[in-house]
Amino acid sequence: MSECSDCHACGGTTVVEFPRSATAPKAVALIGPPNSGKTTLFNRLTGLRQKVANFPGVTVEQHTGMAELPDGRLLRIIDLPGVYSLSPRSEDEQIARDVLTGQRADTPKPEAILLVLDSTNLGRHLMLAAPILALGVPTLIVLNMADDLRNRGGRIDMPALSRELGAPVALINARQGEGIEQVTDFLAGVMPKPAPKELPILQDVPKCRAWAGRVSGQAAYRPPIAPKWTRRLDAVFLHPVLGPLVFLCVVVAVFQTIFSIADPSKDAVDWLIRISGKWVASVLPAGLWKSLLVDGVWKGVGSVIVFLPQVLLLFLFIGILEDSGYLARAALIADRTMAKVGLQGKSFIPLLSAYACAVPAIMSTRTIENKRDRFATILIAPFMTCSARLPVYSLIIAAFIPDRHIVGRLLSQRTAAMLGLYILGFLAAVVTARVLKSSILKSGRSPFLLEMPSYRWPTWQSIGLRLFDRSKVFLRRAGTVILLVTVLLWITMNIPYAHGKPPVLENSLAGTIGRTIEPAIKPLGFNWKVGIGLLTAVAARETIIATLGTIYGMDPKTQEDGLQKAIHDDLTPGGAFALLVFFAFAMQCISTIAVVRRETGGWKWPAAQFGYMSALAYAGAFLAAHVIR
Ligand SMILES: Nc1nc2c(ncn2[C@@H]2O[C@H](COP(=O)(O)OP(=O)(O)OP(=O)(O)O)[C@@H](O)[C@H]2O)c(=O)[nH]1
Ligand SMILES: [Mg+2]
Repeated sequence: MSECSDCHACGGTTVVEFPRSATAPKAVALIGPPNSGKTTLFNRLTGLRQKVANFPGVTVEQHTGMAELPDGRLLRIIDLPGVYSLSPRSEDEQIARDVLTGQRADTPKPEAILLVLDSTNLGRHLMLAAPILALGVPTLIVLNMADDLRNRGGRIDMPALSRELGAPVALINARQGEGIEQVTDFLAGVMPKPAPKELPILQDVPKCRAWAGRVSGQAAYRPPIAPKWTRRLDAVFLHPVLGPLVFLCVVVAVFQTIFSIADPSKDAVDWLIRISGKWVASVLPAGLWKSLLVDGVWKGVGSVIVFLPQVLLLFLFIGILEDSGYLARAALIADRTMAKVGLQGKSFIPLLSAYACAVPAIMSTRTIENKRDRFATILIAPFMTCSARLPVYSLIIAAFIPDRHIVGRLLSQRTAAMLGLYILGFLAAVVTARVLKSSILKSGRSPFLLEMPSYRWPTWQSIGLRLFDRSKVFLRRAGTVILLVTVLLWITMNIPYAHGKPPVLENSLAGTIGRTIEPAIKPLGFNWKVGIGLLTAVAARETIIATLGTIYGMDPKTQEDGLQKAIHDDLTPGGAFALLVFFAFAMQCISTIAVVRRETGGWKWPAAQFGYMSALAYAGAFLAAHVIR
């Protein structure tokens, strides 16, 4: 057993009076083991909405928010990544420790600490109290999940615990707000404090554990029993054969639902956009402004917005997986499979979250202790099919593949095609990981340790808030990046404007640019319109839809038939297939490039990654265009 460097200075707590005559807001840090409910408490105190989910390692950087005390004083609350000890092994733990010890220039040193522990798992969590109390900063020990403790038959003598630790303690339920006034009392400096206690100096892990065991024993701690259905669910989800099968079924069900339920809602949104577009067209006087608004903005941005229900449905499923506690189980069964490509189960959670978006996924690799594993995960994450690819796939598939069932109502041809594309991205990631892990990023196998969270029913409120936030993100993208690109596109489509008339599309500036790059993309089966789409998709993948929506929308021939039909008529099946493959492999996302640069500390890795993914996209699309003609 290695030496526990955190426990070396447990010299007792000094109870410092929390300053009352504050001019600048005082900083208070939230620290504790992963998944103990720090962010839930942070959100409650500050009224903010940082991400909360039911698996360890959700928060990977510090977040600051303001909390107002009943007397009107303001406090700066700092939410931190979860830690098991104060000797950091991963990037996120390092950040937590640096903030706590005042070593980060961007965050003030905390003058008080809220140590958040899971009251249902005190045997392990209490070990962190020793090194934290040894810091000598006024600390409130917050035992969270009071509801779980109570409901599952656990018990603890709070006054005894407080005496044993020589620090104030509070039992709360951060989710519902029960007992939260004890936290504000502490922050306001009105909470009674126990006599300071001389804590023993602990040298190593077994001693820390023994100390935590003794303290919880003195506090008559009775841990709650895991409900019977937790064990039953685990027997299925963690089963070597059933586990992966369940996971596969979950994935297929998600996509089948996305296709079957989202279609009518997509049509409904489409109908709304068409009607409102017609109305706008009828009230505006004919002219350039009308053309910009109706043909440019309405058609372009509108053709992206119709995919909102589908994207939300995907996020609904991801939210349920994350909040229920299933995700950590899936990571555990994935560990064996991940080992085959040289990665570990810890990489699974970032990779799975990359199905939503690669940017937070790449940030969440901070929880991976092994640096080479972490870099390999960063490099393959953009191959996972992010939600921005979903509308592109959905549109092209719907334009070219008939809506026929393969396995009764369970699997349709379109779902199979969609799944195929997800698998294609996944395979590219797996092969790349294998190559990286057996060459430049070779490392020994790291042990996979992940605490299994309790199963919880996702709450309507938490899922509702997630979807609301996602809609905001989606619409903001549509209203900023995509809107800007559509306006620029419309302008370039109207240059040169002569004799009060726009040019023929092919001769416009946009058309000229498209036709200039056409020779380079012709071998992939793409015409100049798709070429313009590919250029604009560098800003954001789904922009290609807005671009094609605007280009085809300006063409009187295809104006009435809608985008799907226009694409069907204009592209060959080979070209369509090539376009899908291109989107599966290409790194068309500026934010991803920026975050890879930040996380790897330079341009070397993102440049190599961009080059590799672009080459793969071109080669893959070339092959695809020649397989299907
Ligand atoms: N039953 C119950 N669940 C809670 C309570 N507080 C938080 N949770 C749930 O516990 C899970 C973890 O909450 P978070 O706030 O994300 O935990 P965290 O400590 O910030 O986790 P990391 O950022 O991963 O370190 C979520 O599913 C919350 O809804 C509580 O008092 N009772
Ligand atoms: Mg958190």
